[in-house]
Amino acid sequence: MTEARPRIWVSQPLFPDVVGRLREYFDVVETAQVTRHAPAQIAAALAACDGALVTLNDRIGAPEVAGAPRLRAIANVGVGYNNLDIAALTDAGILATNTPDVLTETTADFGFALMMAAARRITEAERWLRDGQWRQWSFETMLGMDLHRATLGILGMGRIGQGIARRAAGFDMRVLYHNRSRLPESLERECRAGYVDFDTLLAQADHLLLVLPYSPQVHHLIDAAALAKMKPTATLTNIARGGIVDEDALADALGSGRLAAAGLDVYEGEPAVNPRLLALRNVVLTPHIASGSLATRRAMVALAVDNLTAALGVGPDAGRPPTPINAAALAQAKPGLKRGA
Ligand code: 8YV
Repeated sequence: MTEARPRIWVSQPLFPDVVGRLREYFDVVETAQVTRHAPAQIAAALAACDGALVTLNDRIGAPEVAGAPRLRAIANVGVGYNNLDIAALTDAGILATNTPDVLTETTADFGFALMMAAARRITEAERWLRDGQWRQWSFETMLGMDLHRATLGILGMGRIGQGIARRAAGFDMRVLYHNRSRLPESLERECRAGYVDFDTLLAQADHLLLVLPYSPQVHHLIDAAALAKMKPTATLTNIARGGIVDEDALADALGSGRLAAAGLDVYEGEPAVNPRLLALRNVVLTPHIASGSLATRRAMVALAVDNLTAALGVGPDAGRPPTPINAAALAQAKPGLKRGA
């Protein structure tokens, strides 16, 4: 009798040819359509699995893994992993992995593009043109804010923040940043970025970009009080996580002219978007696509596949997943796969 192959659950449709690589070692249960899985559905799917490939829409914590005794690894397709309760997974001996690095440059490109679109009112201008309003054109139509030689404020100076700072050099921008920890001097020089405290960043930025990871500590960090410290001519761009910004306070600031414009790729209740934001003309809204170039999204899935394969003890990196989040979980022996199973 042949031993049953380990089973993998893939929570969303993700490049079948890339995900298909898992079939060399595993039985793979794919999800044919984009699905908002309810917690009970996730728990049911994980119950009989050894590993899972999931995305930021799949929230997984203690209740979802409680009935999954074989589950050893969850590969998140994304660098951010606030959809996973890492402490609960570690307690359960489940390794979690993410997809850093492969998306850095693509996401930095997009952050810059979104900031430019907000500052130069690109989507608003297009709507105006499509509405047939060009005849009303005047010398003061769609006046925006300059980027070149302006002060760029970056909140969160990880890999993506640094990528944005490097791009800013081409626009001759002055770059300020705030981060949990200050970068080494050599990296600050390379990024041509100066460290400032949070309030100084708010007060001096002509364009403020949010690129920090989400945690409960930064929930609504950008609230009415923070927005009140910004220049009324400033723009705010968020490519991190929606929960960092108090969206009602932002809508107030944009509506009252307290802030010039905003660019948002992420939302607190996504896929729902605060209706007050939808009603404003001076905010560019995109549907969480910052890492969405074809090559990068494929690379993210490929890295997640590599992580899962390695975490389950097979393939060229068996036992050494490239980008673990909670490596401590690896040490916890769970009955399961043999190397080469
Ligand atoms: C998403 C992201 O993961 O990597 C992240 O943290 O927010 C994005 O790249 C992506 O949209 C796929 O879920």
